[in-house]
Amino acid sequence: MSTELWYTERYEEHGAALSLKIREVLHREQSPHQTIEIFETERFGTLMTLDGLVMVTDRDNFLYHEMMSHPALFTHPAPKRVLIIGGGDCGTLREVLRHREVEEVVQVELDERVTRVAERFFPALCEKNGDARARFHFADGITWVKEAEAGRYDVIIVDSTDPVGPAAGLFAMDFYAACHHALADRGVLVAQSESPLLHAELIRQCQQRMTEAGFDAVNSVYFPQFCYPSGWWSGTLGRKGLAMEAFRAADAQAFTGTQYYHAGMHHAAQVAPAFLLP
Ligand code: AAT
Repeated sequence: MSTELWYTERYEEHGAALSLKIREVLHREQSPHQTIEIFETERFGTLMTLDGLVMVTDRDNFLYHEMMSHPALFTHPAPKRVLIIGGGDCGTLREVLRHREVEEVVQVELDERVTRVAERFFPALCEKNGDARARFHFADGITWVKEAEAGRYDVIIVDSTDPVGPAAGLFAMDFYAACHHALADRGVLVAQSESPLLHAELIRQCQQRMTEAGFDAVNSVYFPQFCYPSGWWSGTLGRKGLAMEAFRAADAQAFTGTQYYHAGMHHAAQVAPAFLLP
């Protein structure tokens, strides 16, 4: 009898699935918000799932975390105050803290247990959590942004789960309007916006809603992400009082330490597939 263990996330509505070969289940708990599971995979390092959906693996998370942070940060002329909504595994936070001009990063994650479990099982992603510029709040990001004072942040990053349950409101027009209000002039919003192949309509909606919410130049970045549905993912950017071309090219060229993002990729990632052209 085979003793092989595979973790499978089924995308029922698409008739497809992702499987990773597992060595061991390392941890399983029910937090007040969701089921958190940690697996040791055969070839992708440690894996975290929330309610049975893949959140992060050691091997491929750099794609998502770099592309959810650096395009937005190098679009802003001088990012000092950054807000991360979600992002409990702290991978996005680590990337944001690589930017020396950033003075403060506020992370508002709904579920404190995600961060505590990440600290234990993803120490590399959490290696900057002790940075004096990082502040952690465990609360609902929607309420947080609605209550923020006008012009409080330079960059807002929505590193959230899929648009179901508590994250559904993070894809709504009034949430983007609240982000617009909480951003200073020349502020940049970036929100994870799912798979171009499977959720093209959602990407179009994100772009439309950000435009309706008052953002001046809206488009998306596209990048590979093996462990998310279809292996192809997106983030949608809204610029407040900035042109689509806004980019600190020299700073991006001088930036080192990334595995995917670089100045050329900044442009390449913004080239939309034909079926998503405006
Ligand atoms: N860094 C990649 C991992 C994530 S996890 C997204 C986080 O968003 C989760 O920890 C979840 O607890 C948190 N979250 C969900 N809703 C809210 C909310 N309303 N306020 C604050 N935090 C929230 C992204 C995964 C992408 C999934 C792709 N299939």
